[in-house]
Amino acid sequence: MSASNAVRAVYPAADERIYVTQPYLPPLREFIPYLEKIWNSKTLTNGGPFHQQLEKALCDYLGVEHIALFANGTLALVTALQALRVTGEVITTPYTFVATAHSLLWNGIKPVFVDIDPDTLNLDPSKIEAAITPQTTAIMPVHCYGRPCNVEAIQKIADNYNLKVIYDAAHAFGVQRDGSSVLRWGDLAVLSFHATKVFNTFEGGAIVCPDARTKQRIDHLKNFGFVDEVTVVAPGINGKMSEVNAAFGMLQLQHIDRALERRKEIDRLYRTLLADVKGVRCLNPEEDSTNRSYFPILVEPDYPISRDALYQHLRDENIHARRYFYPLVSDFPMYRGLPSANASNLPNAKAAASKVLCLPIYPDLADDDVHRIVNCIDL
Ligand code: T4K
Repeated sequence: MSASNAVRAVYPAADERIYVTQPYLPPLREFIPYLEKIWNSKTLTNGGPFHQQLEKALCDYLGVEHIALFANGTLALVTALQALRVTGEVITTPYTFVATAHSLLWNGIKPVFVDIDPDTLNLDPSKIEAAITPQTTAIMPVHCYGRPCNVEAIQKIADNYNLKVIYDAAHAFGVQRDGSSVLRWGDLAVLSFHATKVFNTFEGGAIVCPDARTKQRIDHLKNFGFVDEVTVVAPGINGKMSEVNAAFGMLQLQHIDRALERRKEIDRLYRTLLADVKGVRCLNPEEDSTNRSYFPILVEPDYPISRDALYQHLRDENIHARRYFYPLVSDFPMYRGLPSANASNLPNAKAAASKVLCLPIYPDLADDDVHRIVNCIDL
């Protein structure tokens, strides 16, 4: 949790401050009819009509077979591991939000950190094999910033060693790869619909799965393990998405294409304006396979001041860029004692965590704001 979460969070209007992100919110009046339906039906949760509609609508929109909605992405990650009965050790990246590794600890699984590729900042497939032991049962990569992992290489290793693959796809809503959804890769893929994500349901998440049987197991697990009124088949959790969240998701889907398009425009503008700023490197090349969920820059040694000094300089100008993902997950107290958390094992992740700064990007960000941000960076 960030320092801003430690106190009660209040996010004033964007004309006072520019945040790393702001949730996309359709006009409030458009949401009222959805609320009226919920009030009339008195169905608030437990797989009601909006929950069912959103699962179907998301399958259609994303081009995947089955989706199980969750109250948030973290519960979805925890449940995905249980659904596949993952145990022992799981190979994962330290360059992510803490929830990725926490989901392993919640299942009594030992995370094994493997370094990232310095260009993509995703798990480096060429380093995975060396970390496999007889206890390894799965790989949990992250499509960091919505940029697809090297899914073919990861799948090849998983097939060779009989490992499961669960993608933390929290950043990867709507991301395509070679014309189809990147969420189709792996045994399961987990989305987050948190307020800070490209597609938000206030809080929310989902597991994407390839077959009806697995979806059924996940549906049991997210509802205490209930199969029917008198049958409980697993020590499941309460991970269900409520009707209000699902209804909001249905409304968001009507706006998502425009919201993604606006992110593309902002991404393009940043790249143009930053092209001549010495010492600043834009991470993702402009390509259609990302959803522009983040706009990370790398502050290189030839930039006039350090990354942290730039972060502070922007804050002084009321621009709240964020150092996602610093500190590395492997540096937090519950992980740093693990042999794989040693800095010498993770040089690329260490370097990235010391250089990265995520600049504001969200649909309501004005071009003028992007100019203002880049003016502050161009010292
Ligand atoms: N895996 C990955 C790879 C993830 O990135 C995440 C979540 C997860 C798993 C877990 O999914 P969930 O369980 O969250 O569904 C934020 C989010 O809380 C977190 O969801 C997200 N990743 C992570 C990368 O970022 P913080 O601590 O940086 O959030 P916060 O409150 O500082 O918000 C950042 C900015 O967003 C604020 O400065 C202003 C704006 N904001 C935020 C909220 C919550 C708003 O304008 N309105 C809001 O309601 O963690």
